[in-house]
Amino acid sequence: MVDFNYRKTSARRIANAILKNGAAMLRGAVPPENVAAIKANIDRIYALHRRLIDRDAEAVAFFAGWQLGQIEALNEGDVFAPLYQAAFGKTATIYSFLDDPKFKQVCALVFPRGEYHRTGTDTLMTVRPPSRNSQEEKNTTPGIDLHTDGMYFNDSRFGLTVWLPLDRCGRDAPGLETILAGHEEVRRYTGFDRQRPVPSEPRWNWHHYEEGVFAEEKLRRHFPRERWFAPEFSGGDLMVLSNWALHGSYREPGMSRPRSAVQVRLEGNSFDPNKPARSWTLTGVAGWGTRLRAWTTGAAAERSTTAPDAGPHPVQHLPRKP
Ligand SMILES: O=C(O)CCC(=O)C(=O)O
Ligand SMILES: [Fe+2]
Repeated sequence: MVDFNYRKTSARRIANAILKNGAAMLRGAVPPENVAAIKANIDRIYALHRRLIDRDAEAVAFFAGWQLGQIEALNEGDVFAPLYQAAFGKTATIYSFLDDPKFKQVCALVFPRGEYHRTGTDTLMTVRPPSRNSQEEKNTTPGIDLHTDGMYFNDSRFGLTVWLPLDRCGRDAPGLETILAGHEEVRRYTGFDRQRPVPSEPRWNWHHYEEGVFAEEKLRRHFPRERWFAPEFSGGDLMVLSNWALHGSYREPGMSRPRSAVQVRLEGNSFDPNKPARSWTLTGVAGWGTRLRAWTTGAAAERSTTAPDAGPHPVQHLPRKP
């Protein structure tokens, strides 16, 4: 069971679903008015972005602190969320959900010693329906093929992604598809190995995984139909995924509307949920000394239980489906 009414479900059940299945669908987790405010913010960012070309004074002022790459990412519908948080504060963004008492309890159950932090790799993305792919609509992307967030970001720690769609989706607008499998099963299936030699041109963490394991045909052969989960989302429903969950944009030929979603990523101090960092660092993995030192000296950001705001982060683009 991974599909829950958020208010009526205990933190423990939600945490168990994440650990066992890699994901939990939380219905009604964010108040609809908050979703509407977040949606209005992204629409405003896009509108200002379109006005930038005419050197509109308000648009120029709005984007003054953004790097060129961050402004260009908006062409493809990617907004770097820390910047949007800076512009709109916490209430009218997804970040207020991180302070929700039940969600904090979920994190306390999943992360060793309840310690976690924001990774700063948040994104806000608009996926267009497949039927309109060829039109290359501004401020949208075709979506992302099946992947784990760990293979892009960090797979040396256990992490969570909160995925909140800002439009009704999953039926006539692109949703999110997840394969229900826990972190241990995904590590086995993908042949995960952090020691695999780094290629001359590394792309994120891809070399930690066996070649071809994220190909859809292979995944369909391996994981039976009943493990594929592509729910419909309405206002305020969200999905929490681990950084090991196999997932991607859910796109069907008949879909007709674009959909935006905002994501915030958290991570704990250890490779395994519920295991302190020490047991991961002492398993003989290269670099353990550094990690152990970081753990014992306790860099402030890594010890907080309230997911402090992330610091500056690199501009990272995820490859899109061609
Ligand atoms: O919003 C989507 O369709 C998928 C986004 C995603 O999985 C990601 O950015 O990691
Ligand atoms: Fe993802």
